[in-house]
Amino acid sequence: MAGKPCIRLITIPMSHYCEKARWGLERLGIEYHEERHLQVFHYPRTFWFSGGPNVPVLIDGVKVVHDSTAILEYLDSYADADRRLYPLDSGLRQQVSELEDLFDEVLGVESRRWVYYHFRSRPMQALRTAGQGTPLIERLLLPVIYPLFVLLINRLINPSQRAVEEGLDKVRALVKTTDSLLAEGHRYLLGDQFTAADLSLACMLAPLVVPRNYGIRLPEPEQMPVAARPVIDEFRATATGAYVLKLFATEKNTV
Ligand SMILES: N[C@@H](CCC(=O)N[C@@H](CS)C(=O)NCC(=O)O)C(=O)O
Repeated sequence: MAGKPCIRLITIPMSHYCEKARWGLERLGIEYHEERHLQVFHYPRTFWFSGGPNVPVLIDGVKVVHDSTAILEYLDSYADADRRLYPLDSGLRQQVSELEDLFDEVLGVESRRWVYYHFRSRPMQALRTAGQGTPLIERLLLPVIYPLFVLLINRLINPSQRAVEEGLDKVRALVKTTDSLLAEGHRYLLGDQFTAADLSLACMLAPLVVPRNYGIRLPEPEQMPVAARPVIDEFRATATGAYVLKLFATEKNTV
């Protein structure tokens, strides 16, 4: 599959679920075309290809794969043994899948809620980050549909102060677990192999530690809203935060 130029990935470029799929593709050295859209404008494309609202969607000829985990699993079937993200050993694979689901469904949901909460009052800065590589027409039209966009985000993500605070507590508890796993002293979360669990942890925590080397340019911590900075400092100071920054620095683009 490597070198097939026809693979397309439909994304909302800032989405950490999309980062997960991009990282998987890049790790295998697969050439692909990323079709980037702003939130809401992605609907016609995702509904057309996958029948649902979510990105990422991968299109490989007539094959359509949606959901970041399903995409990594699909890509893994083409990976050489040393690049596999899912171990062949069934017990280990089970552990990888359980962690990956936890990161996607708890950490990813809460880190996204936190981002939307802090950028609600900064639509222009949010647009500069979220709009990278998206069609000009979408960036011009976003201010026009902004009220609809806010309504939708409130319904889908609920970025209320209370939900954000409760969410951060869930993330703190989860990070304690990953800190303990890392304290076992292996190179990666579950041993000597970089797996989908590491990749998912890195992407889902990314909004809270703002790494360099993300698939789009993220704001530097000092460009983040003042109220957001202590949380970034807090998570960067954990063993898990430092580990995620290291993965972005050393495991991306290492084909
Ligand atoms: N479990 C899915 C989650 C994907 C997801 O939530 N994508 C968001 C972007 S961060 C999305 O497409 N949201 C659009 C919507 O819900 O309307 C995955 O891993 O791919």
